[in-house]
Amino acid sequence: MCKTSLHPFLKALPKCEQHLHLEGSLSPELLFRLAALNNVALPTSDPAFESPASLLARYERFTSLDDFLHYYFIGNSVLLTANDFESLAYEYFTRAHGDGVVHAEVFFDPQGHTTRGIAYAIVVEGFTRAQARAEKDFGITSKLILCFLRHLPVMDADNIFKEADALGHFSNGTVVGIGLDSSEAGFPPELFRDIYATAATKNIRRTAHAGEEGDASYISRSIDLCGVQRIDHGIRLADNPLLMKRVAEEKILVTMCPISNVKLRCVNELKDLPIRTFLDNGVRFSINSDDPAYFGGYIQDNYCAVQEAFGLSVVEWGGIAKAAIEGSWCEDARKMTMLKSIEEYLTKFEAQA
Ligand code: ES4
Ligand code: ZN
Repeated sequence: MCKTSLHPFLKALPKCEQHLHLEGSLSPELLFRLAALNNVALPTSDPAFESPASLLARYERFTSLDDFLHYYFIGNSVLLTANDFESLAYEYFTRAHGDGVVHAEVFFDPQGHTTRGIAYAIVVEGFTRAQARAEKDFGITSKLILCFLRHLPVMDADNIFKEADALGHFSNGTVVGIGLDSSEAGFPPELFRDIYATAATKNIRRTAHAGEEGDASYISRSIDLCGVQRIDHGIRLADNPLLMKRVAEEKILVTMCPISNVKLRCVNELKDLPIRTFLDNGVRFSINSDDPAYFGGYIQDNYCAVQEAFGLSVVEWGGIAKAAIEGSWCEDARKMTMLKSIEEYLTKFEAQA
């Protein structure tokens, strides 16, 4: 909750979330519960794993993306069955609904599970069950985006891509697109260019984490060499004005995660993010939570933090909300419905103001 005058407006604003790692919504409580249920031993050498409270305290002190990823991959180890994946995703959707999310395009990391002997199909079964329940219970629509872990061999990513494709997951809509995540520096996007080229020929949507810890060239290389249609994080875009102009002109959506960037020390404070620069230069972006259980902020917290740092206007928030919908990877009819509800919400709010 923020203390700005726009808090009530931001709270009830219908939201789209486009940068959320389902594995990043594993709370310490659920982590410990599943570890007990599944007889998974947590590291005894790290005092952070003494209790959910001590783990949460450790999450307050991430020093970098890699420091976070160390805990994130240990978190994965408690997820074994389709039911576990369903619980994880359903908890996220429940929380997101409480924050006014009406549509979510969520990442998952198959290799974080297949490398532990959990079948790709088990992971997707759990997630799709949660998606169906969330749509029925809350009216939330959602899409899955399959991410490749860039620190693992390209061959592993290629195998997962082929498996998902062979199961018909791209053609039947179970998975809407592909992404690239994990350690950025030293793992440039073009390592995966062949997979991205194949995905383009099959009309599979494409995004990549770029310009989070890596420099602006990771963004241009994602666009030029991998043909991405979105950029995840993209905070280094402001370092290259020509590239920024191009991203604005081509309406490439940047999925920003403000609290994440502060927690992983990509910036010192929220005010250092190029949000004002993006608005002034017509760069389309959405505001998202990334790994909310690890960074201590769900989507509403991120909206509030941005408002406290930048004091945006209702018109600017309306523009952000509409850009997020227009940059979504859902059906046109769903986009129209969401755009209409934003228009109605803005009109109602202006009438009250
Ligand atoms: C991630 Cl914040 C972030 N960056 C890169 N990869 C990730 N996987 C999960 N969260
Ligand atoms: Zn991310």
